[in-house]
Amino acid sequence: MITRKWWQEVIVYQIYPRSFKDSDGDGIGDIPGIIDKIDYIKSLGVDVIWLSPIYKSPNDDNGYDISDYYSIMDEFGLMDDFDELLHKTHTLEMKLIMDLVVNHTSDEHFWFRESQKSKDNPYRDFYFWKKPQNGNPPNNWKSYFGGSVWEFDDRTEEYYLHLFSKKQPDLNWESPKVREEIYKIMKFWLDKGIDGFRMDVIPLISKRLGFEDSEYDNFGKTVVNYYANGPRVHEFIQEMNKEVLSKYNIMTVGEAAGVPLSMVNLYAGKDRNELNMIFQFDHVEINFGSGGRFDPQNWNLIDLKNIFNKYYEQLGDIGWPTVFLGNHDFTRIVSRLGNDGEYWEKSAKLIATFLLTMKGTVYLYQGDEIGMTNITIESPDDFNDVETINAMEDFKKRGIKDEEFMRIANQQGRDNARTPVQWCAKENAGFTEGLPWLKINPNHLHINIEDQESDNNSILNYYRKAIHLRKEMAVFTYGDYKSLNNEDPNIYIYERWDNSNKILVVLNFSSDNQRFYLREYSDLSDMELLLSNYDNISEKTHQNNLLEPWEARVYNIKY
Ligand code: TEU
Repeated sequence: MITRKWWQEVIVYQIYPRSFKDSDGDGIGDIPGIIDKIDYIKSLGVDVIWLSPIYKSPNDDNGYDISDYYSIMDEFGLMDDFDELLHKTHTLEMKLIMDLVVNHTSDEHFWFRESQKSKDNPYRDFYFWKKPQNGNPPNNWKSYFGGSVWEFDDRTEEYYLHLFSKKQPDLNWESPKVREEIYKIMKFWLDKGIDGFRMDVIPLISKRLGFEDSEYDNFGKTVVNYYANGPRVHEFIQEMNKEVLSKYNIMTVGEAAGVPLSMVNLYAGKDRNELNMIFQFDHVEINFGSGGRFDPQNWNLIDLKNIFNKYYEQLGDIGWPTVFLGNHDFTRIVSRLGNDGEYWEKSAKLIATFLLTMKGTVYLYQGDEIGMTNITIESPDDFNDVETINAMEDFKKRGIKDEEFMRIANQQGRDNARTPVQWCAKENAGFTEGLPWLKINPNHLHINIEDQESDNNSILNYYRKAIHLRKEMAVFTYGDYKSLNNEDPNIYIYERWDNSNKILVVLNFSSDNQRFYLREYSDLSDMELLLSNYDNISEKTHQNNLLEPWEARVYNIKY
């Protein structure tokens, strides 16, 4: 019998603090705002809060550029506020994990300020510095955020490495002093009582020190073969586990940017002594073309099913799955995978059904529980995300028209997931009394928490029902999974089973009626319907094997 771990059974709720709730009217979400809403978070039935970075930061990348790991970002409040949030979270029998960003720091961190002073500064080797090659950057690597990964620094006339923005210099994990400092940071927060870490781009921490030119034009292939999965990455994570993680009863999830399915168990296999689980990205980057995020391509359900099927097959009983469809880096799930127009409510509930009936640890992102959608940004000046702003410059250089960029940025940009949470239909959606840091979606007038609280048939209350059902039946967390109709382009049907229950999940990912036929289940009429996003009586014109648009059904199959 495999020993079950608490972090396998939890539902995690990701908070992007900047956009969650503002308490002091500066237009920026903060920790006291989260405290104000802690009872709401608890009412969802979630178990763990994942807090996106709250450390001191100049916010070039909204906190993923840290200038002091031991203090709280000014706009978010004080360390006392954090201590109160942690206490209240634990009092309500929830846990809290922090976002650990240690592949890079801010260029305003003390270490980098020292490092760039001189070539013999004691902190010089905390980062990667290289001489120009015939006046050019050391190699052809491109940043996630556009341009070269090398920024020239006049002071010492050398380039420094930054896989992300130029204000996010990469740390040199080859240095034992760097690793020692990072382990100190981790222990500081763990000794305060936090319950684990989400580890930002952890597969990137080991660099290939030859810094050879990438042979690929395809950005994704360059990431996999040149940035991620470096020669010492597992040595470093295993050392981190030995020195820190193994000493605490915590959960760890690695953001596995650039990790192909074939390598997932190397990072999170149960006997690897590395991480508990990882986020793999094939499914959320399904509409990324060869040029990455701003080179969108169409996606289809058959490909999505294949990705999940391969994921579960690859993990086998060695690795533990994560189940997520969105976060602060990807557009809103109802707009990306559902239908945020005519079938907004039905498709949001269908996506909730998928998230809460798949195998693994479930991660929900703030606002998805009420079906928050993408936003239409009219002016280029209204984009905040450094990745989008840099891409705009790149499009201009390539002579692509602004209108085309605006279309793509509105479709793919990360700002879509970062609009303030819509608490009510009042001004600024109840997020702030001040001027919001990012435009609030005008549809908060009809998509907001207050209205959905009082509507038993709302998306919010459907999430609560689905979360409750998942907690009632262990088969959803631990049961086996098998997809039944891989070639169907519209319907996703899968079984979940264990020794006690067998579940059939039927999801119509289309805006049309769809008929399905399964040899194994020719007549479902006498099967117990555990959950559906259509009311069987008032809303259904068909029974059994004909599905309404975006209809989701969860059947309890009698053994
Ligand atoms: O994301 C890194 C990553 O691999 C991508 O998902 C990235 O967000 C990019 O948008 C892909 O197109 C992590 C954080 O989640 C992200 O918010 C940070 O911007 C990034 O690392 C740098 O810290």
